[in-house]
Amino acid sequence: MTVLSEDLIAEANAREIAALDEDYDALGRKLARGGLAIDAIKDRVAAFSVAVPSWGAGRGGTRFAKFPIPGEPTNIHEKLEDCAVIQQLSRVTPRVSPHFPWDKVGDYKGLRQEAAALGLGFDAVNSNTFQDQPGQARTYATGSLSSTVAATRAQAVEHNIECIEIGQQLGSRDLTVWVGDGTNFPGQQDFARSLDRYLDAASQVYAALPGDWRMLLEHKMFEPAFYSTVISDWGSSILAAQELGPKAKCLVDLGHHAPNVNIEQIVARLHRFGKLGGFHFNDSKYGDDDLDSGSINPHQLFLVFNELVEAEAHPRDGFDPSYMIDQSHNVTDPIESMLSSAEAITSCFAKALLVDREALHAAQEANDTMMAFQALRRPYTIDVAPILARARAEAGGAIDVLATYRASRWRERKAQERKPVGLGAGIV
Ligand code: PSV
Ligand code: MN
Ligand code: MN
Repeated sequence: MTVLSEDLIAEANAREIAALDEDYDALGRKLARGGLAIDAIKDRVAAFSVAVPSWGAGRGGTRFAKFPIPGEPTNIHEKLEDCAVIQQLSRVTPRVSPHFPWDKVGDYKGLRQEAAALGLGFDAVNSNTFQDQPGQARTYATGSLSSTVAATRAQAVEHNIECIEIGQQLGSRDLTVWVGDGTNFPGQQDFARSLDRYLDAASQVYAALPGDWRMLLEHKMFEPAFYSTVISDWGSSILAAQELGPKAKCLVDLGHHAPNVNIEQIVARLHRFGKLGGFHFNDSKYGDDDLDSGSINPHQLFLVFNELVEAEAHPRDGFDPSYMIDQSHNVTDPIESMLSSAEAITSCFAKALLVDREALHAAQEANDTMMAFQALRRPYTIDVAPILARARAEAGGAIDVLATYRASRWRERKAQERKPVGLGAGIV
Protein backbone atom coordinates (compact mmCIF):
# COMPACT_ATOMS: atom_id res chain seq x y z
CA MET A 1 0.00 0.00 0.00
CA THR A 2 1.47 3.37 -0.95
CA VAL A 3 0.28 6.60 0.61
CA LEU A 4 0.98 8.71 -2.48
CA SER A 5 0.13 7.74 -6.03
CA GLU A 6 3.07 6.02 -7.72
CA ASP A 7 1.93 7.59 -11.00
CA LEU A 8 2.27 11.06 -9.52
CA ILE A 9 5.90 10.34 -8.59
CA ALA A 10 6.62 8.70 -11.95
CA GLU A 11 5.15 11.68 -13.84
CA ALA A 12 7.12 14.18 -11.77
CA ASN A 13 10.30 12.15 -12.28
CA ALA A 14 9.70 11.95 -16.02
CA ARG A 15 9.95 15.74 -16.15
CA GLU A 16 13.26 15.72 -14.26
CA ILE A 17 15.05 12.65 -15.54
CA ALA A 18 16.87 14.14 -18.54
CA ALA A 19 18.43 16.90 -16.44
CA LEU A 20 19.33 14.40 -13.72
CA ASP A 21 21.03 12.09 -16.21
CA GLU A 22 23.08 14.99 -17.51
CA ASP A 23 24.10 16.12 -14.00
CA TYR A 24 24.82 12.57 -12.82
CA ASP A 25 27.02 11.83 -15.84
CA ALA A 26 28.93 15.11 -15.45
CA LEU A 27 29.51 14.42 -11.75
CA GLY A 28 30.49 10.83 -12.60
CA ARG A 29 33.19 12.10 -14.98
CA LYS A 30 34.47 14.54 -12.36
CA LEU A 31 34.64 11.87 -9.65
CA ALA A 32 36.26 9.37 -12.04
CA ARG A 33 39.17 11.80 -12.51
CA GLY A 34 39.82 11.37 -8.80
CA GLY A 35 39.56 7.58 -9.05
CA LEU A 36 36.01 7.33 -7.65
CA ALA A 37 33.22 5.29 -9.25
CA ILE A 38 29.98 7.25 -8.90
CA ASP A 39 27.80 4.12 -9.05
CA ALA A 40 29.64 2.63 -6.04
CA ILE A 41 28.99 5.83 -4.07
CA LYS A 42 25.37 5.80 -5.19
CA ASP A 43 25.01 2.19 -3.97
CA ARG A 44 26.35 3.17 -0.52
CA VAL A 45 23.89 6.08 -0.44
CA ALA A 46 21.05 3.75 -1.46
CA ALA A 47 21.88 1.55 1.54
CA PHE A 48 21.91 4.49 3.98
CA SER A 49 18.96 5.23 6.27
CA VAL A 50 17.94 7.51 9.12
CA ALA A 51 14.89 7.11 11.37
CA VAL A 52 12.30 9.84 11.75
CA PRO A 53 10.80 10.75 15.15
CA SER A 54 7.07 10.16 15.58
CA TRP A 55 6.96 13.39 17.60
CA GLY A 56 8.48 15.33 14.70
CA ALA A 57 5.45 14.66 12.49
CA GLY A 58 3.38 17.30 14.29
CA ARG A 59 4.14 21.00 14.77
CA GLY A 60 6.46 21.09 17.79
CA GLY A 61 6.11 24.51 19.29
CA THR A 62 8.23 26.07 22.00
CA ARG A 63 7.72 26.90 25.66
CA PHE A 64 5.92 30.04 24.49
CA ALA A 65 3.65 29.04 21.65
CA LYS A 66 2.51 26.36 19.30
CA PHE A 67 0.99 27.10 15.91
CA PRO A 68 -0.78 24.01 14.62
CA ILE A 69 -1.52 23.65 10.91
CA PRO A 70 -4.60 22.18 9.27
CA GLY A 71 -4.10 18.54 8.40
CA GLU A 72 -1.55 17.96 11.15
CA PRO A 73 -1.51 14.38 12.54
CA THR A 74 -3.15 14.01 15.93
CA ASN A 75 -2.25 10.43 16.84
CA ILE A 76 0.36 7.76 16.10
CA HIS A 77 -1.72 6.30 13.26
CA GLU A 78 -1.81 9.61 11.38
CA LYS A 79 1.85 10.22 12.26
CA LEU A 80 2.78 6.90 10.69
CA GLU A 81 0.91 7.91 7.53
CA ASP A 82 2.94 11.13 7.33
CA CYS A 83 6.17 9.23 7.98
CA ALA A 84 5.20 6.90 5.13
CA VAL A 85 4.94 9.92 2.84
CA ILE A 86 8.47 10.95 3.82
CA GLN A 87 9.75 7.42 3.18
CA GLN A 88 7.93 7.01 -0.13
CA LEU A 89 9.44 10.21 -1.49
CA SER A 90 12.91 10.08 0.09
CA ARG A 91 13.57 6.32 0.41
CA VAL A 92 16.02 6.95 3.25
CA THR A 93 13.62 6.99 6.24
CA PRO A 94 12.20 3.45 6.52
CA ARG A 95 11.89 3.49 10.33
CA VAL A 96 10.03 5.56 12.90
CA SER A 97 11.33 6.18 16.42
CA PRO A 98 8.35 6.16 18.83
CA HIS A 99 8.06 8.00 22.17
CA PHE A 100 6.08 6.71 25.15
CA PRO A 101 3.59 7.43 26.56
CA TRP A 102 3.00 9.90 23.70
CA ASP A 103 2.45 7.05 21.20
CA LYS A 104 0.58 4.69 23.52
CA VAL A 105 -2.01 2.39 21.89
CA GLY A 106 -3.82 -0.76 23.03
CA ASP A 107 -2.42 -3.13 20.43
CA TYR A 108 1.27 -2.91 19.53
CA LYS A 109 1.30 -6.01 17.34
CA GLY A 110 -1.42 -4.31 15.31
CA LEU A 111 0.58 -1.07 15.22
CA ARG A 112 3.60 -2.95 13.90
CA GLN A 113 1.47 -4.47 11.14
CA GLU A 114 -0.05 -1.09 10.36
CA ALA A 115 3.45 0.38 9.99
CA ALA A 116 4.65 -2.55 7.89
CA ALA A 117 1.68 -2.10 5.55
CA LEU A 118 2.85 1.49 5.09
CA GLY A 119 6.40 0.32 4.34
CA LEU A 120 7.73 1.28 7.77
CA GLY A 121 9.44 -0.38 10.72
CA PHE A 122 10.24 0.90 14.20
CA ASP A 123 13.54 2.24 15.46
CA ALA A 124 14.67 3.04 19.03
CA VAL A 125 11.94 3.37 21.64
CA ASN A 126 12.17 6.60 23.67
CA SER A 127 11.02 6.66 27.28
CA ASN A 128 9.62 9.78 28.90
CA THR A 129 10.25 10.45 32.57
CA PHE A 130 10.71 14.18 32.00
CA GLN A 131 7.00 15.04 32.18
CA ASP A 132 4.21 14.09 34.52
CA GLN A 133 1.38 12.24 32.81
CA PRO A 134 -2.30 12.25 33.78
CA GLY A 135 -3.01 9.59 36.38
CA GLN A 136 0.64 9.07 37.25
CA ALA A 137 1.16 8.06 40.90
CA ARG A 138 4.30 10.16 41.61
CA THR A 139 5.56 13.45 40.22
CA TYR A 140 8.92 13.77 38.51
CA ALA A 141 9.41 17.18 40.11
CA THR A 142 12.17 15.60 42.24
CA GLY A 143 13.74 13.93 39.21
CA SER A 144 13.13 10.46 37.82
CA LEU A 145 15.90 7.83 37.76
CA SER A 146 17.92 10.03 40.14
CA SER A 147 15.06 11.17 42.38
CA THR A 148 15.66 11.18 46.14
CA VAL A 149 12.27 9.45 46.44
CA ALA A 150 12.70 5.69 46.09
CA ALA A 151 9.12 5.14 44.89
CA THR A 152 9.63 7.74 42.14
CA ARG A 153 12.81 6.04 40.98
CA ALA A 154 10.92 2.73 40.94
CA GLN A 155 8.15 4.31 38.85
CA ALA A 156 10.73 5.60 36.34
CA VAL A 157 12.41 2.18 36.17
CA GLU A 158 9.05 0.52 35.62
CA HIS A 159 8.18 2.95 32.80
CA ASN A 160 11.48 2.21 31.03
CA ILE A 161 10.88 -1.53 31.36
CA GLU A 162 7.39 -1.06 29.92
CA CYS A 163 8.99 0.77 26.98
CA ILE A 164 11.28 -2.21 26.39
CA GLU A 165 8.28 -4.54 26.42
CA ILE A 166 6.42 -2.33 23.95
CA GLY A 167 9.55 -2.07 21.81
CA GLN A 168 9.84 -5.85 21.66
CA GLN A 169 6.35 -6.03 20.20
CA LEU A 170 7.22 -3.30 17.70
CA GLY A 171 10.48 -4.93 16.58
CA SER A 172 12.79 -2.28 18.10
CA ARG A 173 16.15 -3.17 19.62
CA ASP A 174 17.22 0.06 21.31
CA LEU A 175 15.88 1.96 24.29
CA THR A 176 16.85 5.63 24.31
CA VAL A 177 16.89 7.15 27.78
CA TRP A 178 17.05 10.88 28.24
CA VAL A 179 16.26 12.20 31.72
CA GLY A 180 15.71 15.85 32.51
CA ASP A 181 16.93 15.25 36.07
CA GLY A 182 19.06 18.00 37.56
CA THR A 183 18.95 21.13 39.67
CA ASN A 184 18.23 24.85 39.38
CA PHE A 185 20.17 26.02 42.44
CA PRO A 186 23.68 25.46 43.76
CA GLY A 187 23.40 23.12 46.71
CA GLN A 188 19.98 21.82 45.67
CA GLN A 189 21.32 18.26 45.36
CA ASP A 190 24.59 16.45 45.92
CA PHE A 191 26.31 15.81 42.55
CA ALA A 192 27.79 12.45 43.54
CA ARG A 193 24.75 11.03 45.30
CA SER A 194 22.43 12.07 42.42
CA LEU A 195 24.61 10.15 40.01
CA ASP A 196 24.74 7.15 42.38
CA ARG A 197 20.95 7.05 42.46
CA TYR A 198 20.76 7.39 38.66
CA LEU A 199 23.25 4.55 38.16
CA ASP A 200 21.45 2.29 40.58
CA ALA A 201 18.06 2.86 38.87
CA ALA A 202 19.53 2.73 35.35
CA SER A 203 21.16 -0.61 36.16
CA GLN A 204 17.70 -2.02 36.94
CA VAL A 205 16.54 -0.91 33.48
CA TYR A 206 19.73 -2.34 31.97
CA ALA A 207 19.05 -5.68 33.65
CA ALA A 208 15.70 -5.86 31.83
CA LEU A 209 17.25 -5.44 28.35
CA PRO A 210 16.75 -8.46 26.08
CA GLY A 211 20.00 -10.05 24.84
CA ASP A 212 20.20 -8.19 21.54
CA TRP A 213 19.04 -4.82 22.88
CA ARG A 214 21.03 -1.69 23.67
CA MET A 215 20.35 1.15 26.07
CA LEU A 216 21.27 4.49 24.52
CA LEU A 217 22.08 7.16 27.10
CA GLU A 218 21.33 10.63 25.75
CA HIS A 219 23.11 13.45 27.53
CA LYS A 220 22.11 17.12 27.53
CA MET A 221 23.85 20.02 29.18
CA PHE A 222 20.83 21.94 30.43
CA GLU A 223 17.06 22.34 30.19
CA PRO A 224 14.80 21.80 32.02
CA ALA A 225 17.42 21.94 34.79
CA PHE A 226 19.41 25.16 34.44
CA TYR A 227 22.13 24.81 37.08
CA SER A 228 23.18 21.16 36.78
CA THR A 229 21.97 18.10 34.93
CA VAL A 230 22.71 14.55 36.03
CA ILE A 231 23.78 13.25 32.59
CA SER A 232 24.99 16.60 31.32
CA ASP A 233 27.76 15.81 28.87
CA TRP A 234 29.52 13.03 26.98
CA GLY A 235 31.87 12.51 29.92
CA SER A 236 29.03 11.70 32.31
CA SER A 237 27.38 9.67 29.56
CA ILE A 238 30.38 7.45 28.78
CA LEU A 239 31.16 6.95 32.47
CA ALA A 240 27.57 5.86 33.09
CA ALA A 241 27.62 3.61 30.00
CA GLN A 242 30.89 2.03 31.13
CA GLU A 243 29.50 1.43 34.59
CA LEU A 244 26.27 -0.10 33.26
CA GLY A 245 27.87 -2.57 30.87
CA PRO A 246 28.49 -3.40 27.20
CA LYS A 247 24.87 -2.97 26.09
CA ALA A 248 24.86 0.64 27.28
CA LYS A 249 26.05 3.15 24.67
CA CYS A 250 26.04 6.91 24.29
CA LEU A 251 23.65 8.83 22.05
CA VAL A 252 24.76 12.16 20.65
CA ASP A 253 22.03 14.73 20.06
CA LEU A 254 23.72 17.48 18.07
CA GLY A 255 21.94 20.22 20.03
CA HIS A 256 22.84 19.00 23.52
CA HIS A 257 26.34 20.41 23.93
CA ALA A 258 27.90 23.61 25.20
CA PRO A 259 28.28 26.19 22.42
CA ASN A 260 31.23 25.59 20.07
CA VAL A 261 32.04 22.15 21.48
CA ASN A 262 33.86 19.96 18.95
CA ILE A 263 31.14 17.35 18.42
CA GLU A 264 33.02 15.45 15.72
CA GLN A 265 35.85 14.84 18.17
CA ILE A 266 33.34 13.51 20.71
CA VAL A 267 32.12 11.09 18.03
CA ALA A 268 35.68 9.84 17.49
CA ARG A 269 36.26 9.48 21.25
CA LEU A 270 33.03 7.52 21.82
CA HIS A 271 33.88 5.23 18.92
CA ARG A 272 37.42 4.70 20.25
CA PHE A 273 35.96 3.26 23.43
CA GLY A 274 33.19 1.23 21.75
CA LYS A 275 30.47 3.48 23.16
CA LEU A 276 29.05 5.24 20.10
CA GLY A 277 25.39 4.21 20.18
CA GLY A 278 23.60 6.69 17.97
CA PHE A 279 22.55 10.17 17.00
CA HIS A 280 19.70 12.57 17.21
CA PHE A 281 20.29 14.74 14.18
CA ASN A 282 19.15 18.34 14.24
CA ASP A 283 20.85 21.73 14.16
CA SER A 284 21.42 24.42 16.70
CA LYS A 285 22.31 28.09 16.86
CA TYR A 286 22.11 28.75 20.61
CA GLY A 287 21.24 25.56 22.51
CA ASP A 288 18.83 22.65 22.16
CA ASP A 289 17.08 24.48 19.33
CA ASP A 290 15.94 21.35 17.46
CA LEU A 291 16.32 23.19 14.14
CA ASP A 292 16.40 21.32 10.84
CA SER A 293 19.53 19.24 10.23
CA GLY A 294 22.16 21.12 8.28
CA SER A 295 20.18 24.38 8.29
CA ILE A 296 22.69 26.27 10.47
CA ASN A 297 25.97 24.40 10.35
CA PRO A 298 26.11 21.90 7.48
CA HIS A 299 29.90 21.83 7.74
CA GLN A 300 29.71 20.41 11.26
CA LEU A 301 27.31 17.74 10.02
CA PHE A 302 29.81 16.85 7.29
CA LEU A 303 32.65 16.63 9.82
CA VAL A 304 30.54 14.35 12.00
CA PHE A 305 29.95 12.06 9.00
CA ASN A 306 33.63 12.20 8.15
CA GLU A 307 34.32 10.71 11.59
CA LEU A 308 31.58 8.13 11.08
CA VAL A 309 32.96 6.97 7.74
CA GLU A 310 36.44 6.86 9.28
CA ALA A 311 35.09 4.89 12.25
CA GLU A 312 33.32 2.40 10.01
CA ALA A 313 36.56 1.80 8.13
CA HIS A 314 38.39 1.27 11.43
CA PRO A 315 35.95 -0.52 13.73
CA ARG A 316 37.46 -0.77 17.20
CA ASP A 317 34.75 -2.53 19.10
CA GLY A 318 32.10 -2.79 16.38
CA PHE A 319 30.38 0.04 14.55
CA ASP A 320 26.59 0.16 14.61
CA PRO A 321 25.28 3.61 15.46
CA SER A 322 21.55 4.31 15.20
CA TYR A 323 20.74 7.36 13.12
CA MET A 324 17.63 9.31 14.08
CA ILE A 325 16.28 12.79 13.47
CA ASP A 326 15.14 14.77 16.53
CA GLN A 327 13.70 18.09 15.44
CA SER A 328 10.89 20.43 16.37
CA HIS A 329 9.13 21.95 13.40
CA ASN A 330 7.55 25.21 14.45
CA VAL A 331 7.25 27.22 11.25
CA THR A 332 7.27 24.62 8.47
CA ASP A 333 5.21 21.65 7.37
CA PRO A 334 6.93 18.84 9.34
CA ILE A 335 6.93 16.54 6.30
CA GLU A 336 8.80 19.16 4.27
CA SER A 337 11.30 19.72 7.09
CA MET A 338 12.01 16.02 7.41
CA LEU A 339 12.35 15.58 3.64
CA SER A 340 14.82 18.45 3.56
CA SER A 341 16.66 17.19 6.66
CA ALA A 342 16.92 13.63 5.38
CA GLU A 343 18.48 15.05 2.22
CA ALA A 344 20.93 17.22 4.22
CA ILE A 345 21.99 14.25 6.38
CA THR A 346 22.37 11.89 3.43
CA SER A 347 24.37 14.42 1.44
CA CYS A 348 26.84 14.83 4.31
CA PHE A 349 27.21 11.05 4.38
CA ALA A 350 27.79 11.03 0.60
CA LYS A 351 30.38 13.83 0.82
CA ALA A 352 32.19 11.96 3.59
CA LEU A 353 32.36 8.92 1.28
CA LEU A 354 34.16 11.08 -1.29
CA VAL A 355 37.04 11.90 1.07
CA ASP A 356 40.32 10.52 -0.27
CA ARG A 357 41.28 8.75 2.96
CA GLU A 358 44.66 7.64 1.70
CA ALA A 359 45.58 11.22 0.83
CA LEU A 360 44.17 12.43 4.14
CA HIS A 361 46.12 9.91 6.21
CA ALA A 362 49.32 10.51 4.22
CA ALA A 363 49.03 14.25 4.76
CA GLN A 364 48.37 13.70 8.46
CA GLU A 365 51.44 11.45 8.76
CA ALA A 366 53.58 13.98 6.89
CA ASN A 367 52.21 16.86 9.00
CA ASP A 368 51.12 18.52 5.76
CA THR A 369 48.38 20.56 7.35
CA MET A 370 47.14 22.29 4.20
CA MET A 371 46.79 19.10 2.18
CA ALA A 372 45.11 17.31 5.09
CA PHE A 373 42.62 20.17 5.28
CA GLN A 374 42.13 20.12 1.49
CA ALA A 375 41.39 16.39 1.63
CA LEU A 376 38.30 17.32 3.62
CA ARG A 377 37.55 20.62 1.91
CA ARG A 378 37.41 19.27 -1.66
CA PRO A 379 34.56 16.77 -1.17
CA TYR A 380 32.70 19.23 1.04
CA THR A 381 32.39 21.63 -1.89
CA ILE A 382 31.06 19.00 -4.31
CA ASP A 383 27.32 19.04 -5.00
CA VAL A 384 26.25 15.43 -4.43
CA ALA A 385 22.54 16.08 -5.11
CA PRO A 386 22.56 14.05 -8.38
CA ILE A 387 23.83 10.97 -6.49
CA LEU A 388 21.04 11.22 -3.94
CA ALA A 389 18.40 11.89 -6.59
CA ARG A 390 19.51 8.94 -8.70
CA ALA A 391 19.47 6.61 -5.67
CA ARG A 392 15.97 7.81 -4.77
CA ALA A 393 14.60 7.50 -8.29
CA GLU A 394 15.97 3.97 -8.67
CA ALA A 395 14.22 3.00 -5.44
CA GLY A 396 10.89 4.48 -6.58
CA GLY A 397 11.27 7.78 -4.74
CA ALA A 398 11.07 11.30 -6.09
CA ILE A 399 13.87 13.14 -7.87
CA ASP A 400 12.59 16.46 -6.49
CA VAL A 401 11.10 15.47 -3.14
CA LEU A 402 9.66 18.84 -2.13
CA ALA A 403 8.10 19.70 -5.49
CA THR A 404 6.54 16.23 -5.71
CA TYR A 405 5.23 16.48 -2.15
CA ARG A 406 3.62 19.85 -2.92
CA ALA A 407 2.13 18.47 -6.15
CA SER A 408 0.54 15.64 -4.14
CA ARG A 409 -1.47 18.19 -2.09
CA TRP A 410 -1.17 15.74 0.83
CA ARG A 411 -1.54 18.35 3.56
CA GLU A 412 -4.52 20.01 1.92
CA ARG A 413 -6.22 16.64 1.55
CA LYS A 414 -5.49 15.72 5.17
CA ALA A 415 -6.87 19.08 6.29
CA GLN A 416 -10.24 17.90 4.97
CA GLU A 417 -10.01 14.52 6.73
CA ARG A 418 -8.22 15.05 10.05
CA LYS A 419 -9.63 16.71 13.10
CA PRO A 420 -8.12 20.14 13.79
CA VAL A 421 -5.41 20.45 16.46
CA GLY A 422 -6.00 22.97 19.25
CA LEU A 423 -6.79 26.55 18.35
CA GLY A 424 -4.65 26.75 15.23
CA ALA A 425 -6.10 29.20 12.72
CA GLY A 426 -3.64 27.93 10.13
CA ILE A 427 -4.19 30.84 7.71
CA VAL A 428 -0.97 32.74 7.07
C1 PSV B 1 15.49 16.23 24.93
O1 PSV B 1 15.78 17.56 24.65
C2 PSV B 1 15.32 15.43 23.64
O2 PSV B 1 16.36 15.71 22.76
C3 PSV B 1 15.19 13.95 23.91
O3 PSV B 1 15.67 13.21 22.83
C4 PSV B 1 13.71 13.80 24.04
O4 PSV B 1 13.27 12.49 23.90
C5 PSV B 1 13.22 14.70 22.94
O5 PSV B 1 14.12 15.81 22.98
C6 PSV B 1 11.82 15.14 23.15
O6 PSV B 1 11.43 16.06 22.17
MN1 MN C 1 17.17 14.21 21.44
MN1 MN D 1 16.82 17.84 22.75
